[in-house]
Amino acid sequence: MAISLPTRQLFIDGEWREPVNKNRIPIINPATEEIIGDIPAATAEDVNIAVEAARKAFFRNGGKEWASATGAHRAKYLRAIAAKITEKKTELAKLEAIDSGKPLEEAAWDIDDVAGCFDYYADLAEALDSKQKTPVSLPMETFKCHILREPIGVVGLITPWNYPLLMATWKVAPALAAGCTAILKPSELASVTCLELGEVCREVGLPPGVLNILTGWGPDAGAPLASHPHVDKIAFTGSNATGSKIMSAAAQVVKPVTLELGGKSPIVVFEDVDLDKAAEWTLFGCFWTNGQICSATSRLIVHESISKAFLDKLVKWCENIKISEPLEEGCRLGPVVSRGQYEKVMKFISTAKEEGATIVSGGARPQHLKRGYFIKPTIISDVKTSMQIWREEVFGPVLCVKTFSTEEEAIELANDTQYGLGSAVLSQDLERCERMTKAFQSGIVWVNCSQPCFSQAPWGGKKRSGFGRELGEWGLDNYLNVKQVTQYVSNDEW
Ligand code: TXE
Repeated sequence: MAISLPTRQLFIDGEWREPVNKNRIPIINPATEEIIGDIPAATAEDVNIAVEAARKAFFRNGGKEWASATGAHRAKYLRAIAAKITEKKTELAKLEAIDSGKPLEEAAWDIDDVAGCFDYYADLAEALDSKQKTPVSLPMETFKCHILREPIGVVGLITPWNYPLLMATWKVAPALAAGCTAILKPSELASVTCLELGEVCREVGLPPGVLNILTGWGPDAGAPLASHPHVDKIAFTGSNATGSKIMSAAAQVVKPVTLELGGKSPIVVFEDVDLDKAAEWTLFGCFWTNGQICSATSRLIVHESISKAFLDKLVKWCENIKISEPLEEGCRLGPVVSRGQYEKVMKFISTAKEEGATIVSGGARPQHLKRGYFIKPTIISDVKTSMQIWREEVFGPVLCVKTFSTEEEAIELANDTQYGLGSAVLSQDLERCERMTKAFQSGIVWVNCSQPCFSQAPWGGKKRSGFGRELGEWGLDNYLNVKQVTQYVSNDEW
């Protein structure tokens, strides 16, 4: 299939601008390993220009155009963006599938979520108008106090490649709803749809400078954004290593950060489940988006009495699903995003073997696909808690399995991780599910499911998975400052 990708520049101050050094980064189709286009490579000089544009937009007309405009005013733009994205859904889903490798059907769902998220934050922007001047009751009548909610300022949004446009939206939509102006730095591995968001903003007439989009390498474009003294906050989703660098950079200028980092989430399957339904959720929870989900429930903890029958079902699915180029009809698993990610995942699998684990299914590239970064869905058993495959995030289609006999043992295994993003429990005994819910050390718990995610509910982790919450009202709060206003109201003479 002939694929033509739009050629874009950096999106700064409402216009397409060539990067100062004119450099570009090739786009590699992960299904074919071919170069299919390129994206601009921003550097610190472009970051400076974009920050200046965002600051101008924040303060333009005393902020009345964006920062201190009503939420209802900003909501109109957010709704227009949502509508335009829906109009372009087919094209955007295709671009997302080609660029990131995820199956087209999954990419189409993501684009629906993108539009839904912009609409949701349009509602919250409107609701913000009635939350201004919230009174605080004080113990003394001589003082009155109220709270103002104000946008934090210019924000830097640094995002990953697994849900390129959706992860960007989780940050852009609430930031703009709050009245911030923003610089988005998507991942160099999948930036195409994020650049198209620039075109969407242009088409709906978003005021120049409100959203700026800089593609480029992390150290060249992301790092100067994180350390920029005129960027008031950084929100980041990505690896722990980069998260830690961003936190250090932000610490130098004392700016707040929100970090959504890695995970190694457990799914605990008790003996009373319906095996077919439980298998579906387990597979979905680990292999969706080719296993490249920060919250993937990639550690299966299954009751020993059903483990054989359960694993048989999982293996049967793994051996029969359609693995193909993402645009092919019925594709269920595409390639991982890049050569680097392919090599990393394969190394995890070979290390697991060396450490004594058993590859029950997969563990190799599918034989019918001679090129592309494809990896068969892989299930690994005979895992020990000391093994790398149990402890580290793979970020690929790999599920590792341990059995348990008691609820206490299941809890201990589930929490045996430095991460704390998600946890899932599958059981018909809802009291047991409630006990498990309380015991899980994670920011998200799924009961009798895995991975569903809604714009309305908070998303984020504990432990090494980061801090702060995206989505819901918590997502909006990330981009707001509360200002205490206390007034002396005594009638006494001064
Ligand atoms: O992540 P990075 P990478 C995990 C996953 C994956 C690994 C590496 O395990 O295998 O991370 O992926 C930008 N200052 N996750 O290398 O580096 C970068 O350009 C500022 C989990 O892609 O964290 C990109 O825009 N920014 C994860 C973003 O950071 C920098 C999703 C994320 O890239 C930077 C992705 C720097 N010094 C990967 N260096 C999740 N939690 O969902 C890089 N960046």
